[in-house]
Amino acid sequence: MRLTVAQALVRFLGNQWSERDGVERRLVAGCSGIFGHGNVAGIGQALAEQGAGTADVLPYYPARNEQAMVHTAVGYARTRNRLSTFACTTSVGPGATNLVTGAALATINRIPVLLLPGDVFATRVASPVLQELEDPRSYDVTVNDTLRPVSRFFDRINRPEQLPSALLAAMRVLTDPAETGAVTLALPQDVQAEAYDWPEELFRRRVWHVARPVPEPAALARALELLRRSRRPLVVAGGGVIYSEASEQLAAFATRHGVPVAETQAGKGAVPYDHPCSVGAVGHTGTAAANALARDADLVIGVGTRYTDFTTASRTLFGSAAFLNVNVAAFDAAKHSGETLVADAREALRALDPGDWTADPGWTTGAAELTHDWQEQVSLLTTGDALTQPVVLGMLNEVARPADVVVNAAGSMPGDLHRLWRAGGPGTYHVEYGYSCMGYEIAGGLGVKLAAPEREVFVLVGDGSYLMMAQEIVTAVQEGVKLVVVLVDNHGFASIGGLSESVGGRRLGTASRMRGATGELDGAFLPVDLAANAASLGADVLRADGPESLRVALTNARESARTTVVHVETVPGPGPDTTAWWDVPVAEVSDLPEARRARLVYERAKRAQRPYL
Ligand SMILES: Cc1ncc(C[n+]2csc(CCOP(=O)(O)OP(=O)(O)O)c2C)c(N)n1
Ligand SMILES: [Mg+2]
Repeated sequence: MRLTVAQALVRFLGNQWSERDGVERRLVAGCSGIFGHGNVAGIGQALAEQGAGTADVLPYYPARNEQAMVHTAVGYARTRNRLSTFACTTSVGPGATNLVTGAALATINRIPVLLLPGDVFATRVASPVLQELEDPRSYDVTVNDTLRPVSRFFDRINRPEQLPSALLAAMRVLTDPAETGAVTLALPQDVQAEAYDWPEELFRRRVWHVARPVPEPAALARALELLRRSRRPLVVAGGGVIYSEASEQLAAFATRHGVPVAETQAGKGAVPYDHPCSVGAVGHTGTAAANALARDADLVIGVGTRYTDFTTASRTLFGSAAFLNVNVAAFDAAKHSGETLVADAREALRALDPGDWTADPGWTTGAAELTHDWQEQVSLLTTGDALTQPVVLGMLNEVARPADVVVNAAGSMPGDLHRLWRAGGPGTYHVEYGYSCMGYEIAGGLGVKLAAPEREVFVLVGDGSYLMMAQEIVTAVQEGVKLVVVLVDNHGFASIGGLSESVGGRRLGTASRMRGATGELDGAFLPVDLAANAASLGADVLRADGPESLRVALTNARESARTTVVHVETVPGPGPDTTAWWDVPVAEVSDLPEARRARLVYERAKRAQRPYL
């Protein structure tokens, strides 16, 4: 079949399916793109040429920023539990390098996305071409090489013959739960348009079976042995529980054996907040209940978690516990010198049957009491007359229905959400905290809504994140994809301001203020109207200035069929206390007394850090 490389690629992608538990879905559900001279005549032409109604349809979605395209693909793929994703096509040069942040985010969060950056001419006949790097040491290096360390598979298609094997490898990595992340095929612009005689078999319908590896018997026996010796076990549920759809098995295991379940950011919602075994968020942004249990546990059963520093409180949280790590990736299972159970979370929890073993009854009831006390604190913090951030979140939690989705990524909200949000179940809590990337919120939320159009999607975004990347509101409006964007405006980087103060940094550069008479950034608030900005992008805008008007705005926004931005200014106020540390180094020497004080506090805290050997 004589086609260009780009036409062959598009035709191939339209015929790829994933399968798990007997259900087949399109592996690549669509292609986001921004066209330039590096892809318009290649992938752009191929996307335009595909006929509607044939097997090889890859719907095209425009975007406004290449980084945002990857966020949208991640939002989509995470919502589809990694069984389906998007491709992203870009031009050469800046269009391609704009992918790097998104690729890192995808790989760190272990979410499959397919990146198709254009690349400079393979023939090099007219080098240097527009936007070419020109590395004097090697003509083989292009700006796209920046995507190598953040991709789980990277290849450059310099000849048409290379395409088939690269495509097959790309699909394998996308659908391998242990290896998945960003997959990049760099496509030199001349090669994209080059014709070749392809074998018909390349375009046959292919089904990629997403594995559910079962535990090795000897490893299972060791895990059961460890479990039976434990009196005070604690499950730490990560994103793997959700991607594996193991919530029911986890709840059954926890209930049967009296094991409390704590959740990471990616794992939150693995069990609903009101499940009797749930003790909520764990780690630096954890609940007082979960963190108290983490300190006393004798066994931490990590299920599908990467154990980031937020989860382990920079390795200070889990007192003297041993680790049993259930993970589909051996790399994660091996962390903290744990006993490893390399397996799919659902299969592992099914197999992990220690008979009538239970945790100490006092441990189980104590966990429930701590959680009850914590929930009372949540109710106190999230209600009131002043629009503090916890009150805003509490109001949204009340207006949202249990199946609605909340999306967030960076700033002070992820911590508050982790502790305070009452998640209705898996897939309802979508906080990107592997990369905590400002600007993920709206673009990622768009992907969530594309993947789950039946759900209401509430995107929470801070003023800083909004300013960094709000432009996909335009795409949401264009596509008729309805989002509710709650823009929480506190005039600056509240999170980093607080952190700065705590490390002796005097909040430098964290408030949205004019340069004042003294030459410092301490003047009046910036004359910036973000609500007007959102309106100018085509969204409906509602402004809320008190708890009642916020309730009405959120309710109306939820009812509306159009993308609606609810703008709310928050006031400083009480929030949940941090009950676990986070390692942020403090200046070892300083002329500022507050920095010297902070250093002393830091050195004391650091002594609690364990190597977990
Ligand atoms: C792309 C990116 N740049 C910088 C940071 C570091 N950072 C984390 S939170 C934050 C401020 C976020 O401000 P805003 O969205 O207003 O949230 P707030 O802290 O006020 O809650 C910054 C700069 C980041 N996470 N991502
Ligand atoms: Mg802010």
